[in-house]
Amino acid sequence: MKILFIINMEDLGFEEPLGVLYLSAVSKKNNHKVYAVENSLASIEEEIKTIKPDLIAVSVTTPSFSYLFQTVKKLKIKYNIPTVFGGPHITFFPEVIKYREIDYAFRGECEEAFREFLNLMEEGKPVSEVYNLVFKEADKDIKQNSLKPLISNLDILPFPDRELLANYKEFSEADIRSVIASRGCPYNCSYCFNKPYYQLYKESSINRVRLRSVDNVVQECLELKNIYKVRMIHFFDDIFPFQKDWLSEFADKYSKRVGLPFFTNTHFDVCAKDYLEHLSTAGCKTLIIGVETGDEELREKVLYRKMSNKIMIEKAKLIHSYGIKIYTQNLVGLPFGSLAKDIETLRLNINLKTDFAGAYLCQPYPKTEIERMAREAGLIDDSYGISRSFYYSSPLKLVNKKEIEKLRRIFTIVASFPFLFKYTYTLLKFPVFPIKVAASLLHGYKIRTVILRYKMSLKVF
Ligand code: B12
Ligand code: SF4
Repeated sequence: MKILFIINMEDLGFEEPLGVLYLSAVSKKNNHKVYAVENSLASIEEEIKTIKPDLIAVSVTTPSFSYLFQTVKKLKIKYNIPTVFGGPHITFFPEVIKYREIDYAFRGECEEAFREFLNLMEEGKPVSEVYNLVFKEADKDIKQNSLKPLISNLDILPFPDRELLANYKEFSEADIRSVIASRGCPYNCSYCFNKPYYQLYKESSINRVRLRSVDNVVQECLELKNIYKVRMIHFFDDIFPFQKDWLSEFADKYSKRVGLPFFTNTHFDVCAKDYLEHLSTAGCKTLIIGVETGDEELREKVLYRKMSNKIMIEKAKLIHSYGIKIYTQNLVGLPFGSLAKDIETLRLNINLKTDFAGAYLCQPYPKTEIERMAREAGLIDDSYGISRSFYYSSPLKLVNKKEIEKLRRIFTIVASFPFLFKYTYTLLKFPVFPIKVAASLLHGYKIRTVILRYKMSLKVF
């Protein structure tokens, strides 16, 4: 089979779409041909003419569904090639199969199901019993197959297919690449897809967090270093593994055999001495950590993240004592929050001495707990579709909404220059344009100095 993946490169920045790269690797291992093209009608049509794909594949999140679907609609009218959709949006909204332009949809983790699907299609056999598949039967009834249990041994998977994006310089020439050492997260934050995801899988009893073996992870990193000349690794795990034996083996083998600096995501909860010591030995330069709000009650009751500000401050101090920088992630415009509470979040970031404070407008994605709470309280403005990213606007009915949206823009600036904190309300009266310019410049500078911590030439910097 010849499969053409449409990818919205703009959404990705420098992050590789690992889900698609895993699917591509599995498909190629089964002798299928896989191609990728950016989401531009002209480029897609050119590829269709040269490749003549048997299948058009699309990976969608909730915010990206609508514009990728628009592209597929146009293609369907003109070429009528079978289409298949997958990714987090389909996992939670399989009902999109009702659209005429979507022939097949897949829920959940799909390496094995997709492989089976492609093999059956190629052999001209029926695909109707394939796990995870959602499709329209001849009588137009929708059939939703059950989910294949999550893969327990992740080492059976081939490494992500880095060749898929070889024609796209932003990826093929990137100094940093993403790797996932584990799948899953033990927490249940109300705004995240993890809790509903594991509810879907509740019948297949498996550990929520699945670790690849250290050797398998190290081998992938070595390939990145030796073949792709990568200078830094981004471990895109939900929470970087904190299991003691795994971590000490990783610190030893990764530092000796790979030795590349890396940054990763974690939770303050797991930041104990042992964990940080191993991370620092391994070469961790920066930890990305959710602070989310400075209000303890909101944090516990609305976000389902119980921890005091005092403990966060102690943990941040501990992290810094190992020479690791902190990139905090914060949510402003929370349901049941307020401008004053969001300003307290800014104050907490200053007290944490965070190296880079990022702030996002809370987007209560449908099917998450926070969306349910906000909806029940009548806080969702239904005239507002789910916007494409959580940077610019909020679908919540908020008091002082304009000021909160502006606070998001000045957040990094004020957290970087704490003397500005007492002028926060004055800054909120400034016009948007100069703030936007200053915030973009500072953002770029912070990304270079706090996150991309490998030795780079002045030109690259
Ligand atoms: C890396 C990442 C990013 C990267 C790269 C995104 C990408 N496309 O890979 C970046 C930084 C760009 C990003 C951006 C955003 N992200 Co993000 N991101 C992730 C993260 C942490 C890991 C993704 C990953 O690689 N997973 C591992 C791979 C193996 O799994 P996968 O991608 O889900 O793919 C598997 C299945 O979904 C399925 N599948 C996927 N695609 C397809 C396609 C077909 C045809 C088939 C058959 C199957 C299939 O098979 C794959 C293999 O098993 C996830 C959380 C998570 N744990 O997954 C959030 C996550 C995907 N992101 C999310 C969100 C909300 C965002 C943003 C809105 C945030 C923002 N700043 O604006 C943007 C949206 C960008 C956009 N417009 O789509 C949500 C999506 C929720 C939802 N309802 O859609 C998630 C789930 C986080 C969460 N916990 O809630 N993200
Ligand atoms: S810690 Fe992060 S990945 Fe885990 S449930 Fe919370 S938001 Fe999701």
